[in-house]
Amino acid sequence: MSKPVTIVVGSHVWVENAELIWTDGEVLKINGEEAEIRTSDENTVTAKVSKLHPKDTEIPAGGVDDMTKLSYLHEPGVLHNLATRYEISEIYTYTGNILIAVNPFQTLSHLYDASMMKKYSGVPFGELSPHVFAIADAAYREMVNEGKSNSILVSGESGAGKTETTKMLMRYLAYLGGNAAAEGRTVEQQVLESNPVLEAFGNAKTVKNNNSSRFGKFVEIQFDNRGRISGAAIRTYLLERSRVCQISDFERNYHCFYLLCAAPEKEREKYKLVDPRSYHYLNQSSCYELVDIDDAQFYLSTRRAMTVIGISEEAIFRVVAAILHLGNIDFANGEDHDSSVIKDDQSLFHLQMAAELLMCVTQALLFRYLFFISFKELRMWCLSTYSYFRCNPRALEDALCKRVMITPEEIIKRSLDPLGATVSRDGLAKTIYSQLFNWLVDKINVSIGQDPSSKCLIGVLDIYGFESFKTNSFEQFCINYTNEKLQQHFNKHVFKTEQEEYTKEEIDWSYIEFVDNKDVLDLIEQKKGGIIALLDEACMFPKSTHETFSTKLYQTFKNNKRFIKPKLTRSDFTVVHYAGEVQYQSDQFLDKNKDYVVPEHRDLLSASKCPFVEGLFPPVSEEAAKSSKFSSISSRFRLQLQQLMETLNSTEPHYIRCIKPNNLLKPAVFENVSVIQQLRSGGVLEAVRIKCAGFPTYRNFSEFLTRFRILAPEVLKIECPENEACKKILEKMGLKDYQIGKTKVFLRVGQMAVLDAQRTLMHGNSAKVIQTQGRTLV
Ligand code: AD9
Ligand code: MG
Repeated sequence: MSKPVTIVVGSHVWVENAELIWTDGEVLKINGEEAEIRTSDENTVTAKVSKLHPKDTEIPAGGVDDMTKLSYLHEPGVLHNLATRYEISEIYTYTGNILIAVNPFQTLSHLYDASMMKKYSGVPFGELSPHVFAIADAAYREMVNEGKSNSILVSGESGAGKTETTKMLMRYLAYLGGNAAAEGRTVEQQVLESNPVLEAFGNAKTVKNNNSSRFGKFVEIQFDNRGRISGAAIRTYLLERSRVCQISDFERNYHCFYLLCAAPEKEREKYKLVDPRSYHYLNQSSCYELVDIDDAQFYLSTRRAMTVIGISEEAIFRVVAAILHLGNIDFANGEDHDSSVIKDDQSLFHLQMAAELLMCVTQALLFRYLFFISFKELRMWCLSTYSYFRCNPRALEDALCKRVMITPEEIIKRSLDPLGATVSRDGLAKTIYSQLFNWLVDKINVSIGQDPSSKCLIGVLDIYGFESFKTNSFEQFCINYTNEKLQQHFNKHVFKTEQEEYTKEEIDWSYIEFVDNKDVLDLIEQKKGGIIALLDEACMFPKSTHETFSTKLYQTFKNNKRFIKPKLTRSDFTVVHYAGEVQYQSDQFLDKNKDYVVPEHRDLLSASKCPFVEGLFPPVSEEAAKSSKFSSISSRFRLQLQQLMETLNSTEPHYIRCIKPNNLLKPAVFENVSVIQQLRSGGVLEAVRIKCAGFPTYRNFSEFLTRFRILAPEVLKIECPENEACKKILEKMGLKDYQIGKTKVFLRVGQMAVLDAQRTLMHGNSAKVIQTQGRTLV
């Protein structure tokens, strides 16, 4: 497949560099396989000729707005072009019809104001500078003109700008399809205003992003046949549950906890809330405030946004407050060592508060009280507060510290030790929070309303990018699985677009092949014997441990080239993802995969006197309880992804790849190492690879002739059509395998380099030409 690449003395090249990844320079000497290069930072280095990449010397100072305009489509070329543009605050660049967006980490309001919206509206794609509005406009026009649903997939690592980009897209779509004349709140206003509510409950400060979305989101905007927004639906994916109870330093829990602690005093008093530093779920990290955000204001704006979208339930904040109180309940050893009791008065207070806010009662307990308490106790009981009558801290305490075991003979109440009770407490907090979040999403969907008669939609996907950390657990596994799915979709799309370009130009593309990532997907999701299936199987066997699960993986996949058993570990496993290898620690996989509400918790909450809390936990029938004893998060997620892919497959996709230029979250800093990794994992280089499998470089005839007429002046002396002239030049240079389309010359990888090297020689350089065995340029 690969063609010879020609590097000559005098060639401008990119050479590998440990710090910058790539440095540019000029070839001074060539000695066999070795070249001596003078770099632009005034060093002389030697490198293997085969490791050099030719540099395009003809790109304008500010870079090119579309990577496909680069003469050499390779890693250093792509990286350099992005860096050059970023330097002059050009944050958007196309690669064909994919938009690359580099986070500016500064407000560029002129880029998104009303005049910009007007400017982009209705203008054919590619005519104006690259922009998110151009992508949204293309999606909208395609939908209106061709009656076809479209989708915009925004991806990138944490902090790369996905959510901000999504907001711009939504604003622009609301501008194009808005119902300006409508009375009251329009659908688009409701969609836009649902965002701050979702962010208050689903976003948190992390070390990577001060406003990190801890869930994936697909917003489906429905349009009527006049192109007006007529409904919308929001689907969310995998909220990070563990954050509710566990946070690392420099991070925060979900925003809603802090903003509630900063609510007006009257409200806080209602929930008996004080400073966030007092709560275990918040004080595991020393970070409480957000730069430039006032939580008190944040509270008011969130409440306003909730009212706008029709959420008036005060009970939401009661539940949020109850979770904070719940986290402060500590346990001590009970009379015997295997049992636990509430540790002290402080904990007792929080138990009381949590029970009161959640309005926990137990009929059985009331009954017992009435029959067995002494008169004195009865009097005490009657004198206690009204709220005490409504709630029962004992019911909550029991649900936290005891488990009921039903055997055919009897019902046994077993006590948990303090550690078990703490795990139970955290489990309850996570369950309540995730149910609350799901409820909010449902409520938003009901408020906005769906349009069942809508035939066309534009879906916007804002979902977590590929993750690879020092330790990777079940969450990373699911996230990377998502990215494999999206990558497969992306590859197919890029391949298809390339083919369309070739078809348009009537050139032969039948021999273009590319390897996709189906094998990794099979490894993960195959119904019979994939990793998820084996995980579910392990979860159903009471005796399984993470070690038995890993052993099973090692046995099953010992010959799978996408699976590695890492040395020196007994339970880790490595998956060779399209974006690189990721080593997963399996120790919490089984627990995290079990989607299971402890029956005692469900019973407690579904008996709540608060209709809102009760509604969060509809009681399950005995039959259902038995059958749903094990429900798997990963299998449910696989199903959700499958549905998402079905939706996406029925739409015309558009891609936006967000890039985080530095980890300092600062403007004007472009770190090559980090960007290159994102280009790889975000699929941008994969798109380049697919392009390289075909004809990565194309030039229209006149451009080609201007650049290369020097190679065959005699040819051009004779009158002939442009396509003939181009062909003659290529033939003279001994190139084969190129294609002449209707308006363009299509070149294979490396052919541009051959032509450029010849041009360098023709410019009077008598250096020797080294033919090296070329390589695929990425
Ligand atoms: V995460 O996976 O949810 O953690 P995102 O969504 O990719 O992440 P986000 O959109 O939240 O990142 O952007 C992070 C921060 O970058 C924002 O809070 C802004 O401060 C900043 N940002 C991102 N895009 C833009 C932009 N187009 N203009 C200005 C931006 N600032
Ligand atoms: Mg986000």
